[in-house]
Amino acid sequence: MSNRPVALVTGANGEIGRSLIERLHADGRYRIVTLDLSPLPERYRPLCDETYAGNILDRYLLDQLAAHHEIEAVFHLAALLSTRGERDPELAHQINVEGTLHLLRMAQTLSARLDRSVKFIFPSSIAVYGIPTLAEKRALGRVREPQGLEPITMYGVNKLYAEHLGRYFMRHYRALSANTERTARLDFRGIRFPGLISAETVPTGGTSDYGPEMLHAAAQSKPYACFVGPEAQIPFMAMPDAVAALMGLLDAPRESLTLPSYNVGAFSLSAAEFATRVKNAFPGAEITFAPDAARARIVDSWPEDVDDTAARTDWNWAPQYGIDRAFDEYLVPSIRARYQK
Ligand code: AKB
Repeated sequence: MSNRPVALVTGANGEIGRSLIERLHADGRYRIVTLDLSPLPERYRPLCDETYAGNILDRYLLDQLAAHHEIEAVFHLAALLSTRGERDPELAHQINVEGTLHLLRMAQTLSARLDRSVKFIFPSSIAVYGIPTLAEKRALGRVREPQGLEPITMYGVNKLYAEHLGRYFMRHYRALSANTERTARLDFRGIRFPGLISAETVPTGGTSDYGPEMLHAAAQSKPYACFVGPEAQIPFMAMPDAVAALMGLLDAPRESLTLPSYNVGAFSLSAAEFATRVKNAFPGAEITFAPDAARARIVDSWPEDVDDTAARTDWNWAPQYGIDRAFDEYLVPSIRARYQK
């Protein structure tokens, strides 16, 4: 059996999970163990050492995982996104908060047992921000990590609280217990993603989904009615950059990290600009705007862009896919090829 350390990926079957598995496999440093509610598709299984189909709320299963694998890094990707979360806020809380608490407890128990800090990489989101009005959104521009933290969705509230939980476990866990000073603590590293766009998968359950949905519909010659207005603006990122950011944060020396959670940015554009780019690439695309007031309100509460100076300074974050490269070299050719097969 290989003595490479283990990276555990929860929510492995989701958008980020599938790309991350490919990247971790190509990297070669880790044996990959995955956990997701649904079984991992055949294509990804040979890339992994072990794949588990199960629920992150199942504490017994998590204990089994920790007992069988010397996990060095956890990528905790499993989550219920913002639109699904508004349809079932209690379920969102269970998965996004209680599930995260179970994973943190598992990683902390392992850190203490192995006497070294298990890295806990946690994708958070621009949904942790909540800006009351469009005028304030415009005035704020590129938001910094401590600004505007009044999320209006259950998902945003959950992500913000989970960031605090991670910080608590890393710095203050069981502060009153006698052995606290000598016990290794987990090493929490959070990253606030913009709306992500993958050429491989269409997202489900999110509110930034209008961007990727527009592109994937156009490539299939399907009409698309966009659920936000043309002026709606948030930051987006191409999936290869999201995976690169996770790996960059994983590899950053602990002593250089000054924040529990970092913004990462790539580009920002309005829904109208998104539609124009899609129409340029797919001239027959039929895109109309039919805003859904509640979903549009969520997008309006998110910042129009993020200031990621801290990530650039602390761990050399730099996106490789600006807006032109993301569309011209990654999204459009890959999505076109995908539907021509
Ligand atoms: C969502 O729309 O809920 C997510 C996010 C921005 O975190 N894509």
